[in-house]
Amino acid sequence: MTESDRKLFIVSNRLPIIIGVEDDQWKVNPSSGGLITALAPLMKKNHGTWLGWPGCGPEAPVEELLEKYSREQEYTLKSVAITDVEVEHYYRGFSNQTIWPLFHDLLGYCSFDAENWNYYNRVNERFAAEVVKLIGPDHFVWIHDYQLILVAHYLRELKANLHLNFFLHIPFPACDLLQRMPWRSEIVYGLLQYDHLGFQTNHDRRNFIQCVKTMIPEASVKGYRQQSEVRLEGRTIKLGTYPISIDFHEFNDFAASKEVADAAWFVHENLPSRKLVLGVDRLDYTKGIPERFLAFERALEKYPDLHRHISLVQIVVPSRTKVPEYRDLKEVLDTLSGRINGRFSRQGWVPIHYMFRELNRTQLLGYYRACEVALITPLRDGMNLVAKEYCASSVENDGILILSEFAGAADQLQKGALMVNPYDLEGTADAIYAAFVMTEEERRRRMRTLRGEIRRNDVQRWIEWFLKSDEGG
Ligand code: GDG
Repeated sequence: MTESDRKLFIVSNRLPIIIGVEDDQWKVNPSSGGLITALAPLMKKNHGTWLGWPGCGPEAPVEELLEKYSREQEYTLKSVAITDVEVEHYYRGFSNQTIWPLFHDLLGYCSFDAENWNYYNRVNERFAAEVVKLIGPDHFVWIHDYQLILVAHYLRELKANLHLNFFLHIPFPACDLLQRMPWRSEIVYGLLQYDHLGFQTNHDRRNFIQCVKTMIPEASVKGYRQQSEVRLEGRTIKLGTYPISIDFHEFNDFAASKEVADAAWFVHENLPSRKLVLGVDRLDYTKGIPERFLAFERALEKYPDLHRHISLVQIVVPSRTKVPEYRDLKEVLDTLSGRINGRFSRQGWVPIHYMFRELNRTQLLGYYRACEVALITPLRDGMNLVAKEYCASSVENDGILILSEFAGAADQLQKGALMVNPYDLEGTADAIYAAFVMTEEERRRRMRTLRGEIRRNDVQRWIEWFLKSDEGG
């Protein structure tokens, strides 16, 4: 079956929509995000299906709303119901307080709670049961991300004879770290119930292979550069590296529009005569925002000629605010930005402009275009799409990307970016200064490299890579 014949059957924790009330009426709006933008044309073309949690409770007439929306979109959305208590344990608990921090190397944030694990199993089992109800023989089943690692295991229990694909959007940890999790073997064995596993980087894939070798000794592994194979219980599981990307042309073209140019002009008009350094992140302790504030403070200490001539614009999008660690992080950011601004601000100049809110797309691209530098310093990140979006929106071809070596995007972008270790405040402060004094010629040379890389390896290529690699096996 070729790529265009396949009916995609996508499974993810959340459906790519937001259900809400507008003018006293239930409304379904598409959620933003690269995955949906990239998949939508293919989903429409072959009338695919997307299964996931709609993100709301039983008060909304979900089935009716999804049916109507599906007719309009030409592909089908199907929902899995998750109760509040399940959201608490499966989603906030096991997914976001165990797997998320552990897979980002942040053991100190992990809780290992057996009740959460039980709920994680129960909800994954429910997803599997829904897949079985809806699946057809010509479907290409593609399950996404860390919330749904065990779906294949439950599909095998249901004796569903399906070819199963999985993509992990977050990093995969080193074996030493995963060993700390009481259910480590179930996780690794569960992943091996898929037929084809996709990772963001070779490093993640190698970490997984190391875990297989250590925890599942009866498995045998054959490695190739971008792909490997595991043999287990008479099955072959293909492992590949597929760095996710963005729709380069969509960002480039929208960034070049008058609407975005006006938004960018407005940003600089309000913050005149200085270079702007941009940070955009979901509120998350993996994104290294406090470290970024401290590195910026260090740059101001070390390089007084930056005073009055540079500001950090930090946008933090509210996220997972019901998880205590995320609320604590918000407090840390409030305090740090206040302290640093109190220390350095002078009349007409505030060093850190910190906004805790979500922007619309025009505003976001306005910031991407207006800011001379992007400072993207996650402690660990599966990929980091903001880094790629910033470059694709740099239509004047002269923005500067400072990027953490621990972002998955580092593999592809290190040739054009200034690379930093986010834990190294001195080094990051020096990179901020290097960006401040960089010549126009070097800025353009670096940004050309970055944009060329992202244009060549866009999200369409990511999908094709994944689908074709599966065909090849
Ligand atoms: C996970 C992995 C991996 C941000 N602020 C606003 C806004 N955004 C959009 C960006 C971007 C997305 O959110 C963030 O994507 P990232 O990749 O940077 O990070 P995660 O959300 O953690 O995503 C990550 C990704 O999955 C894909 O595999 O790269 O490593 O952690 O698209 O544009 N969008 C709008 N307003 C904002 O204020 N509209």
